[in-house]
Amino acid sequence: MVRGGYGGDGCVSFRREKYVPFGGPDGGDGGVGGDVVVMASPNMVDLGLMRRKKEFVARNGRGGSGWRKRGKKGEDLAISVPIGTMVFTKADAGEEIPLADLSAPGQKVLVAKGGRGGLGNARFATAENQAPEIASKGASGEERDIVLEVKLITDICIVGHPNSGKSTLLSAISRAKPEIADYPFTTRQPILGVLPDDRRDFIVAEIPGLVDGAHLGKGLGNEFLRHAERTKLLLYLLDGSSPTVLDDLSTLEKEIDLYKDLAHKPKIVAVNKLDLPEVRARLPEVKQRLAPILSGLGVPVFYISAASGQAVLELVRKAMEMADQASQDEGIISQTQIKVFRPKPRK
Ligand SMILES: Nc1nc2c(ncn2[C@@H]2O[C@H](COP(=O)(O)OP(=O)(O)OP(=O)(O)O)[C@@H](O)[C@H]2O)c(=O)[nH]1
Ligand SMILES: [Mg+2]
Repeated sequence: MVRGGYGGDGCVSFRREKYVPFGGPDGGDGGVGGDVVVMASPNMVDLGLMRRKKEFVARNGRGGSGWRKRGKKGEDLAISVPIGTMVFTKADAGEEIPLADLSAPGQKVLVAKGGRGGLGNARFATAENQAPEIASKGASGEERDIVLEVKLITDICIVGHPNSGKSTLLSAISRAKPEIADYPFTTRQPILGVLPDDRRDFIVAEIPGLVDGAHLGKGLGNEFLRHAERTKLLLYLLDGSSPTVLDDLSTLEKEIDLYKDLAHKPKIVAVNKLDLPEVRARLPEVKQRLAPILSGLGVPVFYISAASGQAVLELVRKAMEMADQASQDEGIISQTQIKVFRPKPRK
């Protein structure tokens, strides 16, 4: 529930000054209540706090005072959410109406307007009543239920089996410091990292590991793939030390294909842990079997070590180039889309 602050009350006051015998009414208006806005922030990865907190109320406007002084406006309440948060309002019948898709840093949408301030008695003076003792009360702020859904907007989304080294790669290429450990499902939430470049920053995400049958709920399931829906490029990270590298790739492909709308995304493949001698020993064989499959699909493949940094730069360069190409292709479509809808004020 979000609610704007109450407007401050209007004030009843009369001028009392030396040498001005009948000073007249000078009560000021109340200040407007604060608004509640939802704002996209690059520092947010999930709705964190919002899971527990259910009510967001902006500050009330202050009452008016003498000398026709208007009360102070109530402070706005800004709710920070990740970039890629969709905001819906709940209609009375319960259906969800889209309000905004916050897709750029700092983009915001008003979700509950603060109440109007009451009028001070100065406003009520008429020829008949020159000394009104009335003022009006501040109005209550708008109140409504909103629903937030996050679908991260990223340039590159790293997907792969648990333990393949996704977090290691993310920390090698960005300033993100995800937890790294040699057990599966260390990462249980998507993690964002910023990959700085001369032209612009690239947003890279790691999502929790996928296993065979994720679409059936195995492992952590596949619902994190919704965060890949709006990425420009999928980066498949394979564990080179896995005895079943090729099967791992088909598992990933299958899970991606089974999830709505991901099959068509541009892809890049990286085989990781090349610093391990046993991985290097098997490399010729792996290369020989992977190359024909991937080149047929036009998917580039890199053999890297996220831990030592070997070939990571080359991978990243290619990934950025592909993500850029994808945004150019998409740009033509997205410019024609209207992203922010105006909420209808509600009494
Ligand atoms: N030798 C070697 N080990 C690596 C490399 N990259 C990752 N590892 C190790 O592999 C294990 C898993 O690494 P993570 O980065 O946590 O893997 P992840 O894919 O994020 O794993 P989950 O979050 O559990 O899905 C850790 O013990 C890492 O140290 C690499 O390039 N070489
Ligand atoms: Mg991880």
